[in-house]
Amino acid sequence: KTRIFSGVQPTGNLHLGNYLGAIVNFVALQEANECIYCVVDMHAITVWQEPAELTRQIREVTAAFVAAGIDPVKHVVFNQSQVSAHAELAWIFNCVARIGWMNRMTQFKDKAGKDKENASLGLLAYPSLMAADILAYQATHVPVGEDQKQHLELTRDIAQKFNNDYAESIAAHGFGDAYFPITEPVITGPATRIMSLRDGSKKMSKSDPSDYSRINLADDADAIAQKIRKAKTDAEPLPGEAEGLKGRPEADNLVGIYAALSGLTKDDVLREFGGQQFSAFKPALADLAVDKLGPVGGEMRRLMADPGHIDAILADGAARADAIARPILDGVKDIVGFIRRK
Ligand code: AQP
Repeated sequence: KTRIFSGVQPTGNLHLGNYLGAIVNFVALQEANECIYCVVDMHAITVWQEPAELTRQIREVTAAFVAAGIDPVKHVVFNQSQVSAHAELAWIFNCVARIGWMNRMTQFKDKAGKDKENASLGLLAYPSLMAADILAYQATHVPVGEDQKQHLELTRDIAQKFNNDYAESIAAHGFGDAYFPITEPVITGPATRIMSLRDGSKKMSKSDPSDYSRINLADDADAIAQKIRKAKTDAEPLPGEAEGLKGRPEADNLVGIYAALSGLTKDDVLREFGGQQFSAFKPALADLAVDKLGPVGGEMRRLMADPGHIDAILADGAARADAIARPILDGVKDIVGFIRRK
């Protein structure tokens, strides 16, 4: 049985990369699948979050999910900290995973920077909590952007090691020869890696200090247009086909964004704009971006005006998530040999 799980951190500045790399795919997958979409607030605090701002950002990600078209009645939308199975399973996975596995994660190296001794222990254990998020629901497929590939491989390693270490107990408890599925990453869709508007070699990121590096979902039409106008480019006109974008990361990124937003291929876009200057292409891209993102931002603002309604969506989703995860976690406790209240 297919079950989809994915999460987004409420760390502010939800941007076009999060939207095209993840949220658009969440919406597409909900047509034919059972989906669980989580606002991962426990992941967010692996780096410092100002408390009142964190609360606001949890609501903002929820609003973005709903504004983008996720149906919180048919599917499960909730924030991670309301379902204790995530934390409970993460502890068990902390004891399955190896420190060496965590030390190899590029996201940890990037975020911890030079002063690794001073990073939170949670930042190192981040992928173990992520494995728990996914496996608490025995999810089979996880839609994510390209940057999360390594963490998903680690989720597979943890599932595999748990299945191996506890093979005898898994069988003895009547669960057959494997308890956890080996989850498949779903890295597809129109744009799995959107780059910064200021530097074509860096991914668009919430934590980039320059707001001009990204288009935020909450940006109004003027801000979107201005950021695209100021986006870094080279001096050449656009090539006639996608092949000609090689070695031109900024041009490639802008054409890629146009293609993703319009549902065309890069070759299609260049059939229309090939030979033209960025001074002609950028206003067309700005119009398209405002056209596609404007309604999402507007709906987010409308939803954010009623925090009580958003909190009710999260509470309802959390109750349904808990009902799925609880028996799965009970099985894990039995397999590990814990005694639990029955
Ligand atoms: N630039 C991107 N292009 C495509 N997909 C992206 N994602 C993130 N950036 C891009 C995808 O968005 C989903 C949610 O991301 P997240 O909030 O859980 O974590 P992140 O990858 O750490 O996001 P950011 O924006 O890059 O934040 P910071 O600056 O804190 O690192 C994920 O599926 C991710 O792949």
